[in-house]
Amino acid sequence: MNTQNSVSVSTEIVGDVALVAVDNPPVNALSVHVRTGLQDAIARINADQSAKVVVIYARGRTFIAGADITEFGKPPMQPSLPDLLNEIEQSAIPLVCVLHGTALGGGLEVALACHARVAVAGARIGLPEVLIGLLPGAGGTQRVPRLAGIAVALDMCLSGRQVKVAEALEMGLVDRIDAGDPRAVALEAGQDVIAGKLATRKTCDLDAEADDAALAAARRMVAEKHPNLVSPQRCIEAIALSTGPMAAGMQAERAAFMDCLATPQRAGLIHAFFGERAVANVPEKAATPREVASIGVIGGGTMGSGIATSALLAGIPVTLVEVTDEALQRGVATITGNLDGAVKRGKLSAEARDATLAMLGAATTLEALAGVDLVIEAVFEQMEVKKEIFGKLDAICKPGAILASNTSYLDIDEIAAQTARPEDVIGLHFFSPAHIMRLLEIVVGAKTAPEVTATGFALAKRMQKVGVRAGVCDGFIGNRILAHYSKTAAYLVLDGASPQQVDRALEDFGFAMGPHKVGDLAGLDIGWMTRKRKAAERPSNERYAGDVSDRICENGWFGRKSGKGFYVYDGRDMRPNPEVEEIIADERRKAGITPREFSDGEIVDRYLTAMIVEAARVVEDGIALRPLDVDIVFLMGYGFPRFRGGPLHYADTIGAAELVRRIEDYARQDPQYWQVPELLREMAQSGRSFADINKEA
Ligand code: 3H9
Repeated sequence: MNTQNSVSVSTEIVGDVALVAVDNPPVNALSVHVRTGLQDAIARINADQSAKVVVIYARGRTFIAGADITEFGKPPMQPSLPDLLNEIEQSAIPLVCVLHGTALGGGLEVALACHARVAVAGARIGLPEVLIGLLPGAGGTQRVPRLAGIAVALDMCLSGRQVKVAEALEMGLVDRIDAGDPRAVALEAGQDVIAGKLATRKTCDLDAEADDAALAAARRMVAEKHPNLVSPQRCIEAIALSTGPMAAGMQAERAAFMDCLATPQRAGLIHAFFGERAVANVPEKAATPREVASIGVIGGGTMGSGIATSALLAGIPVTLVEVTDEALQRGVATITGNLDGAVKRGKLSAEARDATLAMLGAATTLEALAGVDLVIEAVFEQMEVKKEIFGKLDAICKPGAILASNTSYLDIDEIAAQTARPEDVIGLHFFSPAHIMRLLEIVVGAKTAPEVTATGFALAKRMQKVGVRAGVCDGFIGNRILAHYSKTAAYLVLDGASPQQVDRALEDFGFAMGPHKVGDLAGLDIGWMTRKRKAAERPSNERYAGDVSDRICENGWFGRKSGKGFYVYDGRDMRPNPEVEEIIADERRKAGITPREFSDGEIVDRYLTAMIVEAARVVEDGIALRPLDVDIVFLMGYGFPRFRGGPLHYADTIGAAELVRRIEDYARQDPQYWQVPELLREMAQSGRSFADINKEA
């Protein structure tokens, strides 16, 4: 007998077993119709006693991957998940849950409320709510401690990590692991319950053991690593209550969940979650990507080696080309070191490392690239050098091969014009270290063919990266915006703030590192070279931002690599460089500046406003498809705090009218630098937000 309980839940009675199937593609999220369907199924089976056991399983690629995130921020719809799960737990007929794929968040909480759990081999479980600014809100903080202890609950809830079934079995979160199709596993599990071969019990009847040491360690970790985040703290508080009565713990968990749901952090993190997926929505989406069975990488420096490592890790054979044997050997050694690092981090087995390295070829002539499907040039940033290489590649590479440049700011169209096949030329801008950073700017030239762009996105996916489409301009999305707002940091220092205060204020805002620490880490010589390159085109009325940094570089202090920069480095220690203080004082004197005090708030406001100004222009000029593309570039490539959702999501929390007011206020001091972008002015007038523009796109 089959019953359809809702559009996405159906019941099938097989002998004495009721099989309740959830079918809500793509990931079986717990949308309102799934909740009503489950509620109806459990109530009916209990009412008509049509079975002796109920087994919940899911169709498709995964068990329930959690609550339906698209429902958050909208008016609540009944039944709520915690209420439904209490009903499930109280079912008089025993309930079993079969997990396959990824049983996450609310999905795992459904399983925890059932009376036994069977995992299909290969499944993973997790409570990733913290990654979207929440905590488990349907009993996870109360039932995991009862089944597996407080330490396990803290680990799972605070890391959000996915746990493999073998570990889950050890933890006590699943009762056994079976192989096979979820429906077959479900039927067998149901029959085993009836035969007394699979025990059932209610989680709420168990007690959680106190573990003050684990709670204290978790509080310390959160205070140190996530001082800005609300949900991890609330999560610990809820877990701490699991040793008391279940109802009180559930109530506290619910209150904490609702509080977190209302935070801007939740909105920022969910914007980031959907944004990472939405960036793949590009005009070239329908084009068929070309096959990439082999890649050539030109340049064995840090960038080229990182790109080669990334391709190899994606299972794509690579030919690395360098000019001399010596440079080639250095590149191969860097790649080997990168792979060894992956082995150390547990990402790769020693055997897999050897097999991966076996896919690496090396050559000192470009002719070795005649047969590859895609070439990525990663030599130093000089237009003439790149032009020469692309001219040669055009003659050497087979028809249909894609010719890509990893340039971080140069004109892709000018490079493409060196070839007779500009439609095959594209920018693939990786971020350093390229085998670790997940961002890839895919720079589409005027003549780039749609299938070449589609190939860029397909490659990003294979490399487990997030591709963001960018148009051609100096610096594309990320570096163009960076070039603009980094001047603000310099102006703040010239006008009275110290580099340390600027760094601290922005770190308190949530950046992993302040701009002066980042500069020291990346190498101050990079900015120095860029300033020299752009000196000729700098408008005569522009306030120069490089005085202090130029003087630092003239001393040969390039940051960490030379032991000195804005800071002095001594092993793991770093302290402000006193000589830089003198340089700053000197430059202020020369410019006739009387230093003034800045509050941390003003530093953050000026820095972020400058970032938003150029980001708005990048959207206005069509360099980024949508505001969300800018956000993802900054979250994934520039250390922007994820919980703030990216510069343009953050801009919406300030509002266009206030931003225009601020810019006009700052412009009184420097009208050349502080100019209101047309887009922002129009938004201030019309009341449109960047979120609206995302929706319209
Ligand atoms: C929660 O459960 C709260 C509870 O404790 C309490 C409640 C009271 N909802 O990632 P993919 C979409 S909080 C809605 O590309 P994959 C996704 O946007 C939730 N939609 O596939 C995409 O749409 P599109 C806790 C969702 O195979 C499509 O599904 N759970 C949801 O690479 C495919 O996704 C989580 O945080 C959702 N929950 O990865 C899990 N999840 O095709 C979040 C996905 O239009 N999800 N979509 O772009 C994931 O981590 C991954 O999606 C998953 C699959 C690992 C499941």
